Amino acid sequence: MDGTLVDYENANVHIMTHGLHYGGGVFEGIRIYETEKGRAIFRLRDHMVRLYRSAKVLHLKIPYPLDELCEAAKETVRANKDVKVDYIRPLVYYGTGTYGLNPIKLPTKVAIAVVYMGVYLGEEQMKHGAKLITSSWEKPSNRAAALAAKACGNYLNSVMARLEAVNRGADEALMLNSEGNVAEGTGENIFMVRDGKLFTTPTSAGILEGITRDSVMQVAEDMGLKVIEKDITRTELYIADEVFMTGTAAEVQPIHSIDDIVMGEGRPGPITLKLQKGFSEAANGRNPRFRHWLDVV
Ligand code: PPE
Repeated sequence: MDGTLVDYENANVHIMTHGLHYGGGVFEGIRIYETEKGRAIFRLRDHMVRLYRSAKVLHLKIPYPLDELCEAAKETVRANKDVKVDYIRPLVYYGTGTYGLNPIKLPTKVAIAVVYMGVYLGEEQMKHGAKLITSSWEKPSNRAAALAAKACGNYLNSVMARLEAVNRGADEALMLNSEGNVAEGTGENIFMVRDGKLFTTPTSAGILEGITRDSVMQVAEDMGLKVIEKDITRTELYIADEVFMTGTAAEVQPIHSIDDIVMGEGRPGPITLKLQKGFSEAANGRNPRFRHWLDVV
């Protein structure tokens, strides 16, 4: 936290922190994978670049150069060498000093937490596919929110949608944008397979530009499968052969049903499984073509 290693129990913030009251902050989620060379961080620099870009949108000035923050992430993982951890959560937020919305005089606080995330939507869901419902909460438009920034405050919409999904017995929510088209999940991007073709929603649909989305696109292209970015309607998803979600926490997550409509054969489809395997090989350092994505700590 702000340059020093702090025990988990003591990693606390002041109650008058701006980020806590108004969501004035930005964050990242980064996976740690076991490779034959030891623990490695997946696409560390890409995540940190996105963090700086998110911060820029909120006028948050990160008081460290990018390389130093990358090194700090590695050092925090090293400090947890005897702990079961798989996920890094960098968090940059407006601290304390003045009260009220205006953050202009507030100091920038920087923290990097290392935790255990496990299988995001659950082991069973990973094996058999997750249940989605379409959220009654619409995803804010690009007019209403800085969607390309991974800003803390943006996530209340996701939290409401996730609560709705879980309260209705589903695993995750599908977010539609203000046009009524598919945007993404509450913490994942979305892909579908129809007639052997792979599609995902375009960044103009109001999604976070997912790094896993990009990784899966590269893995797919490496397998000779081109990914088509296009607007996707809710109905198109219902009749897709396969649907899966991607995210740092979620990895490649097959979808079993949406609004009680079962996808394809009702089990993770062949292209989903192939991409899941391809992604996992890249993440675990078993594909030399993607080894540059890994930073051994
Ligand atoms: N969309 C949203 C809204 C999102 O939050 C994420 C990541 C993604 C897409 C996928 O982006 P990427 O991780 O770069 O592939 N969600 C993070 C937070 C999840 C959480 O519960 O917290 C994550 O996966 O780390």
